Amino acid sequence: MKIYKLLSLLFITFLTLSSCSNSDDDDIQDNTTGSLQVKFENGFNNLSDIVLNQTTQTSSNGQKHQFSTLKYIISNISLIDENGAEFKYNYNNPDKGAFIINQSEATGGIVYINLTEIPKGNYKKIKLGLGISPIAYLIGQDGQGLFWEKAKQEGMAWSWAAGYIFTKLEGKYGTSTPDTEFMNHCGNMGDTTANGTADLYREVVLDLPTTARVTKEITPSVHILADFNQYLSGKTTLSLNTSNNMAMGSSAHLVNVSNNLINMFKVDHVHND
Ligand SMILES: [Cu+2]
Repeated sequence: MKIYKLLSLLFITFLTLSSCSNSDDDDIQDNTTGSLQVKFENGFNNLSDIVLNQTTQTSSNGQKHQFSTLKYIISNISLIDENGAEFKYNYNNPDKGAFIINQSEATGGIVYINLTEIPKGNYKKIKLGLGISPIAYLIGQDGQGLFWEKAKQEGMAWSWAAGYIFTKLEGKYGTSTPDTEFMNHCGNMGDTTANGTADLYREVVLDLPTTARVTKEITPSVHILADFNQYLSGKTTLSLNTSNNMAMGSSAHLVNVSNNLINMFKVDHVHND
């Protein structure tokens, strides 16, 4: 009888232990990470997708304009879940967390970026940085060698002392037809605090119209429309002229451009499949 009791005790212990380890397995599965895709669709909201050298818009000041180059850097992406918790994706780490959106690489009007190792969760908002934050820049060139090389190859960098080009817009403008060249390259002039220059890095928080449900099985896709009407017809209406049509750096005109462009993003919809 004693032996029987001992055996049953052992058996119960075994059951308890194994059920514990089962629930541990479940916890591990709950904590698995997934992926998330972000789609950038660059357009003029009344004209649909931008085709380089082709799509011509008229600004609110009446200037015809079109783009031959349209590129910008996105970094410091974060996702905010239903409880308000923020997951920062390779924050201030350009090698892993910065991306160049280049309209000449758009397929079907869309430029894709893929984020991996996202904690499983129900995300309600996405935060984006336009450009490279001063904090990331001040980490120095060695701390972002891969992205710095990539930015140089893509024409999104000046010398290290000057830094990155955050947004690069080139094309033609004019009154009746777009016939005059322009270049507006926005970016910080090195260490903005030390140099006493404007900081053009901007961030924006966008609501997701549908919750993005990241799981091991589901990779949601956040479809962003970037409305380039904001460039000349945004919060501050701008006209291109001989004083600003070849602007590079962080002049007052380019501060206005940066303030306009950060308002161009909107999440149109989310795919959960
Ligand atoms: Cu979509």
